Amino acid sequence: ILAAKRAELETVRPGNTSWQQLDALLAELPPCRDLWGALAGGHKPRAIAEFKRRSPSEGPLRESADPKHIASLYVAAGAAAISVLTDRHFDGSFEDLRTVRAAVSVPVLCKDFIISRSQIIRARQEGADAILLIVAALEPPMLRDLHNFATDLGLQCLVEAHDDHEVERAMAAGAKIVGLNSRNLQTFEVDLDNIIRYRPDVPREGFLYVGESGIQDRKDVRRLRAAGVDAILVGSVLMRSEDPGAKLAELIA
Ligand code: IGP
Repeated sequence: ILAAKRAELETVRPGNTSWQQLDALLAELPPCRDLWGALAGGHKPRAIAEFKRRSPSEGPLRESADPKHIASLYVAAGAAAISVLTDRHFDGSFEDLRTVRAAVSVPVLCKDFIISRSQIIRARQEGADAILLIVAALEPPMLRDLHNFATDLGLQCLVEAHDDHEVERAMAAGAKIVGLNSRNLQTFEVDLDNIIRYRPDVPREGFLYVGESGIQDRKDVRRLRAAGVDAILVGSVLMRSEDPGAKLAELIA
């Protein structure tokens, strides 16, 4: 997917945007909603509910789903934030992101494989309040640069790690919201114990720890809650459910 992303960017790469141009652009855009605030408050763990039509690991989930409808169900069920896949390998789009942003008042996370500043500008323009940065996809200086750049544009970052080394790299890059993805991106294998295993690596004060991927039921959520996980990121089980809102409500009850 990263190789495809690089090739895609080669064909559309805009010239360098100056800070002057960026300031003009930012002046036109509404301020970003506060992901940190949404995840820090309320009953723990708070949920980031994901809109995902399909995934490379699981195939079709809900291909012709209406993002406005699903996002509204999520929020009614108590979602603290919504994640929207925009990458085409997931049949995602910025149109889905815009639709969700307009339909709800909670923060919206742009879920993509971000490897360049131009993608961050695009995400901000399209209405993202926050973006995902994947430690495994970025060399440390680049991770730091993109984290700073996004922050300068008003975006908050969920920085995704898979193990203790990557958690370390996330925090060294300035991450305050650290995600632990239980899905191995090479083998697609899911191990929720990894979320629990690396919880102690992120301080409880001044940071938020998000458990990502493979969450199926209330029992999973209870275990993560007991381990001190601040928020969960959950997608497939909701998108596959007959009633995504009811399923989310059940998970976080
Ligand atoms: C959601 P799940 O297993 O509930 O659908 O997982 C989310 O964690 C997953 O979509 C995800 C992801 C990613 C997708 C986590 N990190 C990076 C694409 C890229």
